[in-house]
Amino acid sequence: MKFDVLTLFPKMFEPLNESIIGRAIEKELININIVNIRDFSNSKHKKVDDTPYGGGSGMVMMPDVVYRAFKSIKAKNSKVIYMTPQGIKLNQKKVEELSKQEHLIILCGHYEGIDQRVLDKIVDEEISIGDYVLTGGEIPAMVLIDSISRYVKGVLNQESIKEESFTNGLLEYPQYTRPENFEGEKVPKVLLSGHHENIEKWRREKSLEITKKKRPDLLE
Ligand code: 4GX
Repeated sequence: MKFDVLTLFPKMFEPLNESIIGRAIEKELININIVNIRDFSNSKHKKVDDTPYGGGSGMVMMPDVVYRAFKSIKAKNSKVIYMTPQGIKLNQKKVEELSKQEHLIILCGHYEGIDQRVLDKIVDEEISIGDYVLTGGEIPAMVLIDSISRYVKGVLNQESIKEESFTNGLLEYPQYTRPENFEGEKVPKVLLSGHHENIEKWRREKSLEITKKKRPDLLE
């Protein structure tokens, strides 16, 4: 899976080099190419934004600069995603669907957004990570990359994919590790029993109980 990210703030993506995603990059299971939109400015001072026509506060990213950045990376099989609160709300089903693409180009807006003309020209899909407003599309882009990468073969051990929240429509059961007694609180007995059938049954019941209590909407 290949991700190209178009952004004015490439350093914001450094955290992806850590942990599971970092390992997936090292193993070349995923490829993340961060493109600095500013490199495609033709002006002497590397200008990338300007004041909005019609007036108003803030700055708007210029269409020609974004378009040149896009043209430098577009391929036949690429799908362009724009991160915006106006987009379709991301959920696990959407993540799984996007994981079937070979090449995603993720466009990150900053300031007051991007000139509508270049969005109309290049964007295939708008995605939101939730109903709240952030300062830019960079964190949403990382959320998208992280959630999609988990579906790429070899990034996770395949068992954790099957067991996790949402895949079976339920929330996860609680986990315990050593010590057996923590500040007087014991580990549920069944987990120490070695009886795999009973353990599975207990976990299923806990999943259901927790989902009913915390996210009843998932059961509807
Ligand atoms: N899920 N943002 C985009 C730039 C912007 C400003 C104004 C259009 C108009 C977000 C989210 C999100 C903040 C990303 C504003 N674009 N993106 N950015 N929630 O809040 O995806």
